[in-house]
Amino acid sequence: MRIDVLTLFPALIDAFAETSIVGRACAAELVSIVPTDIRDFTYDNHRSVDDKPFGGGPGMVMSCGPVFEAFEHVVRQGGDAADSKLDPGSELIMLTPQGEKFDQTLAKELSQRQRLILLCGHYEGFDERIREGLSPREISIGDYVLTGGELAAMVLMDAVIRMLPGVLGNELSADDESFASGMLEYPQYTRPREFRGLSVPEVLLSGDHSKILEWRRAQSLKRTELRRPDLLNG
Ligand code: 6GU
Repeated sequence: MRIDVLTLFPALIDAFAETSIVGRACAAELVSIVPTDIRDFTYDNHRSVDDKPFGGGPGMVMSCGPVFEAFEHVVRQGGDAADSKLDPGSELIMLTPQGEKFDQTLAKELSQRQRLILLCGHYEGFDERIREGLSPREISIGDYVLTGGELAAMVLMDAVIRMLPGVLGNELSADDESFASGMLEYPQYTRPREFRGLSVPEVLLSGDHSKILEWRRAQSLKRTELRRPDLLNG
């Protein structure tokens, strides 16, 4: 998979692409993360990427020119058709609090793509003609406002990349965890058996695998009912 990130802060994306499990996935060429600096597509002395909103009001709005040019640049560079139309396996995603809510199901869907192009905004928002002209899919990571789309892009990439074949050491661990099953994960323990008077549930030490499975299912259900009953509806 190739992920292009159109951003004003490419250094943030570089750090993400070099670190931890995502860093390993990049080094192993399971995914390629390519930041592109939107500011490279400005032609005025100040390299402006934003301007005052028509009609007045607070804040600044991200301008069309640099965003369209940065997009067209990465489309050509990534091998999609030269007319700036994306191939069927590619998708342009705008990170914005106005978008559809990101979740595990959406992460799974995006993990099937050949290529993602992520557009990160800053300031009060995008000139609406970016939506009209580029028809991005709009995605939000939750109901709160961030100063920019980069953190949201990194959240999305992390959730998508860890699902790619070969990224997690243990292929099973992505299926076993919270949300994959529609329930929260059961409690986990590791050595020592006894820590400051706190002990590990006896059943986990029993070696009886069907009993352990049963216990874990019951714990998952109990925890989900208690903390996230909304996940059990349906
Ligand atoms: Cl995608 N962007 C920004 N700026 N804020 C957000 C968000 C995205 N998702 C939730 N809050």
